[in-house]
Amino acid sequence: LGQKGLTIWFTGLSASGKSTLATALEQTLLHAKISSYRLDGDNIRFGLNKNLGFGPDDRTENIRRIAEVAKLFADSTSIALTAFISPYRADRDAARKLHQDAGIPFIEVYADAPLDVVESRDPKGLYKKAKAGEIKEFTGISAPYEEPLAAEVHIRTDQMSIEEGVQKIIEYLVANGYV
Ligand code: GGZ
Repeated sequence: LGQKGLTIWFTGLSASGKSTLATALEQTLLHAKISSYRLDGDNIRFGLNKNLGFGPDDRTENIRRIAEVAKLFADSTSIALTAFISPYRADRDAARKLHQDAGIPFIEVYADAPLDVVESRDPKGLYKKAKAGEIKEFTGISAPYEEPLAAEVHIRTDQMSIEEGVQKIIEYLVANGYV
C-alpha cells in the first residue's frame, strides 16, 4: 500500500484560472501532507521547453514533454499538477494514454470560463495584444482551443470561487479513492 501517484491535468484558455487552481490545490494537499509537484509555464517553458514556441507543432511537443515529466513525478508517488493551455484534444489524449499505459491515473480538469470573461480579465494584457495583431497564434483569438468533451472535473471559474473549485477536485479525488 502507501501513497500512489497520479497526474491532475489542468486545461483551459489563458487566464481561465488553471495556475490559480493548481496552486490552491497544491496548498491544500500540502496541508494534508500529501506530496505534490506543480508544473507550469514558469518552470517548464523557461527551462526544459525554452526552445519551443506557440505554433501547432511546438505546442504538441510542449505537451508531450510535460506529459512525460508529469508521469515521472506521478511514478515517484507524487501528485503531479500540470497547468498548461494544452489546446489540442489529441495531445491531451496522448498524455492520458501515456499515463494509462503505465497504470497511472490521469485526471483532466477543465478550467472553463467563456472567452469574453477571460478577455475582460486579461491580467497580462495578452488578449489586447493578440487582438491588435501584436501576438500571433494566440489561443482563443487566432489559434484554436479544443474544449474537453469528457473531463473528469469541469470547473466554471466564472461561476465559482477558487476554494469551491479546489473543493470540487478534492471531492472527485476522495470519491474515487485517490486520497
Ligand atoms: C497562448 C501564449 C501565447 C500564444 C504567449 N498563445 O496567460 P499566460 O501567458 O501566462 O499563459 C499563456 C502561456 C501559454 O503557454 P502553455 O505552455 O500553457 O501553452 S500550450 O499548452 O498551448 O503550449 C500566455 C503565454 O504562454 N503565451 N504566447 N500565442 N498563450
